[in-house]
Order: sequence, then structure tokens, then C-alpha cells
Amino acid sequence: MLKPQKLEKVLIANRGEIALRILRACKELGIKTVAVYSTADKKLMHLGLADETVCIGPAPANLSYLHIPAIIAAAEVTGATAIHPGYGFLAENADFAEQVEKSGFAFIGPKADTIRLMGDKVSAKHAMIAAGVPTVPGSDGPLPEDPETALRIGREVGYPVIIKAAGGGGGRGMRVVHREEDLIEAAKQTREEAGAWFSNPMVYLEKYLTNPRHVEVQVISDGQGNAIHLGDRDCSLQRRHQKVLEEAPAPGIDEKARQEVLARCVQACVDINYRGAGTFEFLYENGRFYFIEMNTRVQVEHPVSEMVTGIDIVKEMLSIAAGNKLSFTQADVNIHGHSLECRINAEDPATFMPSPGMVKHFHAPGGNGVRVDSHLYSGYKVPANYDSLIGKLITWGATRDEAMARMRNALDEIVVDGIKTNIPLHRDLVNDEGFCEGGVNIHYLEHKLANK
Ligand code: MV4
Repeated sequence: MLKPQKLEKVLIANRGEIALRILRACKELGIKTVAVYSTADKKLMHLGLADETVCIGPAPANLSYLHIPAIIAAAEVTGATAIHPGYGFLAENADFAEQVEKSGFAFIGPKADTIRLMGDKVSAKHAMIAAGVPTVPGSDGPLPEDPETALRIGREVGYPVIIKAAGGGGGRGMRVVHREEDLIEAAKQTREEAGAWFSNPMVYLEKYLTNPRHVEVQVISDGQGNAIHLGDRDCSLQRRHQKVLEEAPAPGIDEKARQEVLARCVQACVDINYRGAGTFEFLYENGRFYFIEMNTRVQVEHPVSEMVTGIDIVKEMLSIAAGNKLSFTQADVNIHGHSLECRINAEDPATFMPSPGMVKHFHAPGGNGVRVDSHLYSGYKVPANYDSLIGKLITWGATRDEAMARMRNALDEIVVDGIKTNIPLHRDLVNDEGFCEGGVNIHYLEHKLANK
């Protein structure tokens, strides 16, 4: 992989496991690193491995990891040439991407305009319809305020329907409507919320799919006309829109529908001249895919796609940001075996309340096909200020059963003493009959938890 000056020194604008993941990729490529941190994060593992470190502010994220001037100033004083945003924080903030590039740094991600296009879920859906990606039937544009027209659209689509905020996503700002007589009031309420939360009152309407799976497609595109997919992932095991356990490939998918949707995603990347790593999110029901959103960042669950393809997604992101073309073609991508990822959170396994504090002892599992992406070490104190994700346990196997057996072993071996974690939940899940069978829907985990 080439390394033009553009990527001489990368500033990692994130924390925790993903900051460590990005740092490792930079080191492999011989790229210098700048780690930024808040005063709550002085003991983060990757700070000791970075070439330079800069404190960018106090513990509250608004004053540090979300504070654009502090991050750009850190890049300026260290002479960084590029910024990797990771996930969360500023990763999908189009204004940040724009300011990074206007300040003369490479943004390791898509162009600001692409982030903006996908951030507005109505324009994103428009772009996908134009590119031939299958979407959920609905208003195919903003839901008009005029009640007559709105009711006509609702009737055409058929109940139940869902009203979603154009500025929302990830489960924020949506309302399911079961009866026509509730549509206008639901639209009004969702509009009000959307205006307050996202400064954009626009809403749209879709047919509500009652028991879908969440299946997503990983893509990489160089912004120079070359795009590839790395297959799909199933992220249906979730609670309150927080993914818990992911896998690749999605089990039991209709192979014809899969190949069709993968090809459509790649063509869409070419059509919009997408740059970087991205994820097309779909609902999958009765053998059909329905696009809902596109994520323009590296995702938490990217390792399962890396495990089944052998491709390092973060290294490819860096290479593309350096101005290189994709280093391989679709024909070089082979999906081999199966991978699972358990998200390990510092939280009470019964109440799901965050459980920060001192990790007295950490022991990482090992063995064939086991990967641990975590910034944890014995004596590390998990701060209360941020997301409770403390690591990811990833396994690979030639078959799904082998990946599951290895995950059971890894969950038996792992030790995180001193704080509460969701490891007991994972130990339960990898022995759950329905999950072992494969192909559960997005409601499965919440139903299981309700019945305990
Ligand atoms: C839907 C849906 C059913 N029908 N759209 C939730 C998060 C956001 N990304 C989209 N979401 C949904 N959109 C239609 N037309 C059900 C959900 C949904 C969901 C989707 C993916 C993963 C978990 C979910 C949990 C509840 C609802």
C-alpha cells in the first residue's frame, strides 16, 4: 500500500477501542499518529502507543471529542495531515468534515456533501431509488402537511405505517401508526419532535414492517470510480436500538436476493461517487431487502466483515484518503467462513444501567479464530462520561457452528473483574436455541428479555 504525504501523520479524533484500532492500522502502514484525549481519558491505552498526544478539553464530550475547534487546533499544532473520526462523536458531522478539509487536512471518510446527503434520510432514500437500490414503500419524499394528501399516501401504502424524521436515524424520531384516524396527530407530533431535536421538522412515511431482520452491506469505494462490497452482516440482536451481537454473513438469506442487493449497493457507490468505507442498512423480510439508511463511517461491527474477507477495512480507509485507488477488485473478495462479535459493555446485566469504575483484573481470551478489540487493561478505570462499550469479542470459524463454539470458549475464558458487564447476557445468548438456529428478527432479544 502506498503512503503519499497526505497521510504522513494521522490525528485520531476518538477514544477507546476504535482509537486503538485506528492507531494499530496507522502503525502497520508506517503512518505517524496523534492521539487526542479529554481530562477523563488520561489513562487510555492508545495514548502510550501514539507518537504524540494532545489534551483537547475536559470530560464532557461537548467540550472535547465534539469540540471542532479544539480538534482542528490539535491537528495544526502537531502538523497532522489527516483526521480519522472513528465512529460516533463527529464521524457523521458534515460541517466537521468540511472544516477539516478547508483547514487543509484530509478527512478520512466521504466528502462533506455525501455525509450531508445521507444525513438527510429523505435525500438518502431519493439517491437510493435513483440508483436502483430497493427501499421500503412509502411517501418517497417528505410527507406533505396537507392532511388530505397525507391520508391518501397512508391509504395507498397501507397500515401499519411508520413516520420518521428526515433528520433522525438510528431509531430517534419515529412513530408507528396502526390506524388511519391516528395518522395526522402522529405526523404532527413527530414533526414537532423533529424540529426540536434535529432543527428539521421534515418527516416521511413508510410501510411498517412488523418482523424484519436488520441486515447491512459493507462497502468500500475509492471515489475514483471503483467500488466493492464485503458481503453482509446481521445485526438483528439489539435492545433499544443498541446492537448487542453481530455476525457475518447473515444466516439463511435468499442467495439470489443477496447477490442482487450486493450488486445494487456497489452500483450506488459508483453512481454517487462514494469515497471511503460505508454501510447500507436494510430491513430483510420474507426474502426481500428494503433500504432504510446509509452510514458513512466505519462501524463498531466492521471486524466481522474483516474476519470473513481478510480485508483490513481501516487500512483501506487510510489508503483511499491518501488518494490511492482500491488495492483489489470484487473478484479478489471471497467470503470465507463465519464470524461473530459480542459487544462487551460496562453495564449491569439485569438493568442495563451503565457500570463504570475500576477494572481490577482483565484477562483476554485467546486461541484459534479469536480476536479481542479492546482498550481494557488491569487497573484501567472506565470513566462515566462516555459510551459503555469496553471491548469487542470476535470469533471466526469455518462454519457458523465453529464460530459459535469458539465464542462460547472465549466467553468462558474472559475475565473482567471489578465492574459489572454484559458478559453474562452473551453467555446466555450463545446458548439460546433461537439464536443458535440463526435468522432471528429485530424483536427477538427484547421479547426474550421480557419473558425472563
Ligand atoms: C423501520 C422498521 C419497520 N418498518 N422501518 C429503527 C432504527 C432505524 N434505523 C430504522 N428503524 C426501523 N425502521 C420500517 N419501515 C423497524 C425499525 C426498527 C429497527 C430497525 C433495525 C434494527 C432494530 C430496530 C428496532 C426497532 C425498530
